[in-house]
Amino acid sequence: MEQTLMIIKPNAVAKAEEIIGRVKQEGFTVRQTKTLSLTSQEAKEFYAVHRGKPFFADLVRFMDSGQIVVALLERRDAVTYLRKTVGATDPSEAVKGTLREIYGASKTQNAVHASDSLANAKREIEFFFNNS
Ligand code: 3AN
Repeated sequence: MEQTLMIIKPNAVAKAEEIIGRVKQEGFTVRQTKTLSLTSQEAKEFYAVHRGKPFFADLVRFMDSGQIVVALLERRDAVTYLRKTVGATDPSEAVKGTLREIYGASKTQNAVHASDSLANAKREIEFFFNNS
């Protein structure tokens, strides 16, 4: 079994139960969840690979603007499968029925984050659940 990390971003936290219900329906086991707020510093650290990109400031400002829900998910091919369930970065380009198509508002406020590789999943799981 593989693990991956999902973040329900501030604009979709009101729909967290619905989103978690959907990932369970897709065959994921929800190992842990946590509701928290990131400080600006933590948001910058989490998205450090995007530092210097034109959207970085907006992304950080959004991610520290309210509560988020992080979920440690497990499934066969979890990383790939969650990316497919989440859909494209831009909700207007996301396949119908994907989480970003349903809950996303814009490229920044795209409702959900999903780790994009096994190595990043490991790093991101440690970032939020440092004892697993
Ligand atoms: P994804 O989350 O689809 O893997 P990344 O890792 O390229 O996308 O980008 C991280 C986050 O940065 C995205 N989830 C999105 O919120 C934001 N982002 C990426 N590209 C843009 C962009 N061109 N304009 C605004 N925000 C962006």
